[in-house]
Amino acid sequence: KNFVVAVCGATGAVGQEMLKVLEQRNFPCSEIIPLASARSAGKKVSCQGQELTVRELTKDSFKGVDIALFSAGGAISKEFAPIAAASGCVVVDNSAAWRMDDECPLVVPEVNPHDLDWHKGIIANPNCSTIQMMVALKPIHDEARIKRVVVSTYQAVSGTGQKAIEELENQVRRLMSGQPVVADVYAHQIAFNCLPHIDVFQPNGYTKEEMKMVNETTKIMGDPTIKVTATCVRVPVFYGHSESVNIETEQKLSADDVRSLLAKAPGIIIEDYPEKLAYPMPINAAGEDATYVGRIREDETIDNGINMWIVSDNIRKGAALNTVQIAEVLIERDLVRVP
Ligand code: A2P
Ligand code: 11C
Repeated sequence: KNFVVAVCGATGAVGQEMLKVLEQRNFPCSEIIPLASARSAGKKVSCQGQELTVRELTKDSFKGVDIALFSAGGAISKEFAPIAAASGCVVVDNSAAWRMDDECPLVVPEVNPHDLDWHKGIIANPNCSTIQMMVALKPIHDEARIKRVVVSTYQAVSGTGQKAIEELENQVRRLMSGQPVVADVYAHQIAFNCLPHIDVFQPNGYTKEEMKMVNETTKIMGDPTIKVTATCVRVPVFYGHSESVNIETEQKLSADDVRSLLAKAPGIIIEDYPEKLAYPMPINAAGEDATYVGRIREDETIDNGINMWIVSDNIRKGAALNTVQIAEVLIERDLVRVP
């Protein structure tokens, strides 16, 4: 069977990649409907060999649609995902709007595909920095139980969207030609800088991005006892989030144990050959599907500790690819229906 698939936010950084992933994975579509704001209505996009005309998102956009992939921001998801689900369309939502809702599964297919079984029409795609960390931590948690995670991120500007990609490009150009820069998307200059500030600050002093990593981890792992503390930093990289991750486990694992666990885990490529100066880097992960893990070593300051470096393309595994993979599992499990 083929499915009618709507892509909501089809002109954005993630939406464009969703169209590419649907094409690359030969997703079984009978029709693809690109949706965006009124500003984009009439624009052309292409997918699976067809030129498609972008339509304005309205309440009536989901009639006859089987699956809708949303990436047009939280406010749009909050308003339109329930409308889509009410018309019988299964929504896979890439925004933060539904992630912590008890009625919505939060899924990384390599980690908790079983949570799709209880979906009620809206399924949430986790935050990009959470997804890549989950892919790498799940095999370790299953083997040795993770007690605590300390993570610092180095996140690409594409996580913010198309305007931020343009802002970094423009700032670099201007600075290299001796002109002053304008910061519009970010609070400060991002070119040649690092901003320890992603999403808005919360009353506890953490940013919302940091708290997403804390809260989404326990929901995806299905284990409220895992403690996570995060510092999220925006860096002048276009594509690919990097993470320095320190974990403490209940059982002892050597660095070699971790390497062999991750070597057989789905979605992971180990790149850990210090003698060849080979380790994961965002310029290599960009455009790829895998989550790359390297710099695996024991934390010598505690009994059961491991340090590692995790890199993945935030727009692919962190967003568009994970969303499409969720839709693929829905099809496999015959779950493309709103109960
Ligand atoms: P548009 O291009 O018409 O503004 P990004 O994250 O790269 O900034 O992309 C955001 C996506 O969400 C774009 O496709 C954008 O469409 C879409 N979007 C933004 N606001 C709305 C809206 N009010 N209705 C529908 N789509 C929207
Ligand atoms: C970033 N992680 O890199 C964000 C992007 O909650 O879906 C995704 C925000 C979200 O800026």
